[in-house]
Amino acid sequence: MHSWSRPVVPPLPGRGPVPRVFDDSTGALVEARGVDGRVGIYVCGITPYDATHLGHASTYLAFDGLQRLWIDAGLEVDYVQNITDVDDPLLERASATGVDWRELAASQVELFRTDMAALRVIPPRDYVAVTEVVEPIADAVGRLVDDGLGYTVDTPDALDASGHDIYFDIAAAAERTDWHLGIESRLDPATMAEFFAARGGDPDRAGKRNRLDPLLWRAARAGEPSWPSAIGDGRPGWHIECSVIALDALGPHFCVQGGGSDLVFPHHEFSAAHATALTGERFADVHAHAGMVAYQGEKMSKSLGNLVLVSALRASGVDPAAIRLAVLAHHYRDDWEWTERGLDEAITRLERWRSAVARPSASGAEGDEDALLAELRRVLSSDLDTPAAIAAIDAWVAGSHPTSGLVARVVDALLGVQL
Ligand code: 5CA
Ligand code: ZN
Repeated sequence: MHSWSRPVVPPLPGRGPVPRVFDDSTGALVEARGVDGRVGIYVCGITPYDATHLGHASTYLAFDGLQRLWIDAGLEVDYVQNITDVDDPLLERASATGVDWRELAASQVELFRTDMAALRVIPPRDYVAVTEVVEPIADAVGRLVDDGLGYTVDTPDALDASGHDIYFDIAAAAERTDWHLGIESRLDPATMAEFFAARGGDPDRAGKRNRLDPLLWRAARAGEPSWPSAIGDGRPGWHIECSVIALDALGPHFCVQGGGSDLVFPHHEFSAAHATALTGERFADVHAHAGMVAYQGEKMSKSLGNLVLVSALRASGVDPAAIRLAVLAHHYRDDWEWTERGLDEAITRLERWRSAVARPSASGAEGDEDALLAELRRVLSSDLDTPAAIAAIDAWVAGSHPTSGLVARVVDALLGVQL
């Protein structure tokens, strides 16, 4: 699947440090350095309906910031993102609105691309829709079944009498692989049970060996899309799509698995479980998660409908650079609330910064500018502290220092904000 246009990232003098990022699987800051000058990152992409709201934007801006730090540190980045373009919520929305699910997905992915390009988000190297990789996913599920880690469950409403849903056996995986429940999420059983039920799981499905066993393959049903395969007609479960797309694009082991914190459990726990079951290796070094953006007191979500869309803000004339700055005013790991006031502050800040860099002066600028660059590299490389970076730039702007033009390049390269 094509992604979107790549923004120019201005080169900066010298090199930044390798960033350290908070890893949810250990609860510690970890140096995200990759191997041999390359870092691999997989960030879970959208389920294409009601995109792109500010919560999505905030998550992708967080990982864009990480990518910019890697580039500044002289590393090559292999960035992969999926599109969940066939899944229950998308199909439900399509049928509720009378739109073909493929058309709904295609139009929303196109809107997402336009929003990402406007926000100057560096595109993934591989942008992969689930519908493009159903066959390798079915092959992977077949291997898990052959290895005794996947099992069929009676499926009376399957279209074909021989059709069966297939589930992952978490107890068998914990016994026979290096994965065990909680290895990535570190959550207690009660929280896992709550999140599993609330986030697409089916604890009460009859015939499952464990209430938390996740779906690997859904047999074809009347009125639902399905694909022929060696394991029967059907479509992929949610977690296995990300395991297979990441493994295909990045190999068995890579640096960062990313997404919003609503994916810590069950999604990233089970994506890692499936991958380890397939390869025998640990999935990612670092499990990094962005906090949740709320609006009107609750998590911004498609199911609640309390959405602020990037496209709507842009259509009302808001500069995408101001949207970006409004998001970056919050630490990526914090949960925070989108407000008009926050956006107004960002608009005012952007104007201040722009007028400060609009008075270039060749003499006496370098010392201050170099110090600012060093400070930004320092705070950003310590778990992407964008509020501290913004405060440092605010202080520099308030001092009305002369600039050779370097500050504008720094703000563009490291924060993605074009002045
Ligand atoms: N397609 C799956 C991942 S494989 C999915 O979660 N899609 S999504 O459209 O619901 O979300 C896309 C990304 O935005 C995910 O990384 C998710 O964690 C993140 N996200 C969703 N809502 C919010 C929110 N309110 N605040 C911050 N991030 C969010
Ligand atoms: Zn995912």
